[in-house]
Amino acid sequence: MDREQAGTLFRQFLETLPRGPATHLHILTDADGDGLPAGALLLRALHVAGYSNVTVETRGKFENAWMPSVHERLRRLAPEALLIVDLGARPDPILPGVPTLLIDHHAPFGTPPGAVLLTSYGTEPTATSGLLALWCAQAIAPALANELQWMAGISLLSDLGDKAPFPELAESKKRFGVTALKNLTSLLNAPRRTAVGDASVAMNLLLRVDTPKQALSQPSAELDALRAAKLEVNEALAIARKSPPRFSTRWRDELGADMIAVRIDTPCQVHPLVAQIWRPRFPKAVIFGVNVGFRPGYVHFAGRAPKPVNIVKFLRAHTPAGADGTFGGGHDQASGGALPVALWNPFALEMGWGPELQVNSDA
Ligand SMILES: [Mn+2]
Repeated sequence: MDREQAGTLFRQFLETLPRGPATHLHILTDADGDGLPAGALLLRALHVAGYSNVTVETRGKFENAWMPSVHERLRRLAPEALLIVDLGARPDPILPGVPTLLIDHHAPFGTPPGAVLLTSYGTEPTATSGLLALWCAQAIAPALANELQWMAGISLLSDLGDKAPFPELAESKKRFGVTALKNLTSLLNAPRRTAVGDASVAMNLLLRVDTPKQALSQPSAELDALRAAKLEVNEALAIARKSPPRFSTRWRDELGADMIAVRIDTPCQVHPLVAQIWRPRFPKAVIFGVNVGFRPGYVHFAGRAPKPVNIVKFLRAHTPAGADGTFGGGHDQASGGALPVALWNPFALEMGWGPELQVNSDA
């Protein structure tokens, strides 16, 4: 998937819209530093290209695009077409009969019946959703895409880091400033990690501003909210990072690495950060941040692996019966899942972790 292919696929999808530019097109996007700029870029480019009836929302806490509660909300909105962005790809239907385009870069499980999948998965290096969105925007609103090029830069920084091998990142840094890009990326990622987990304030900011410096220097209610969210998350992380690592060597042969679990207990989504923080200490192991306090009755975990260890493959081969379709999603070196406590406990034993990883189901 390159720029040209993405642009062509996007234009082809727009040509199938039932009422052309008047079609109510709804964007559901991930709440992180990739999904947010992707959604904002798509909406703003579509507006400029004459699509006057486009709406956007960010995924709420615990949500994915295949939950009945999410489908119910989407149905009430009654969109005539859907863009599902940065939320993975699964074979189950979303809104049957509604033209749907998925824009994504995660390891897909399949494509919903009748939907179109625009994915960079399988192409190295793998473009983020925000970069795919930039390529789509370039195909329909090139001047605006050029002005908002930094949004793709944010998505690359957020998902792939400072060394992402894309010329678009170098261009963003040069035109818009590394510090401003990094500071804004960090702030945009804060709301979805808070206990409430609502990132709409971050989206509102991206729908309004034209440069990262404007976002950071112009006083606004959105900026205040992002700063407050970051404080909340930092406090939760400061506590979580004191938890000790727990080791398992059981799957060394199959996985090609030992596994380390760090158990934390917070309503904030800091388990991926905890996994990330421990990586330099154990660069050859797979690290799991295991959060028993994120969602009542559930254990959420996020794993990070060194190359070439493939945890998507490993987790999909060890998915407990009854797990939902998000288990083992993500990327080859960054994956995880969520399990009800009753499924987590046997899974943790199976993984080779001891009593420290068992969760009291009454808690
Ligand atoms: Mn992403």
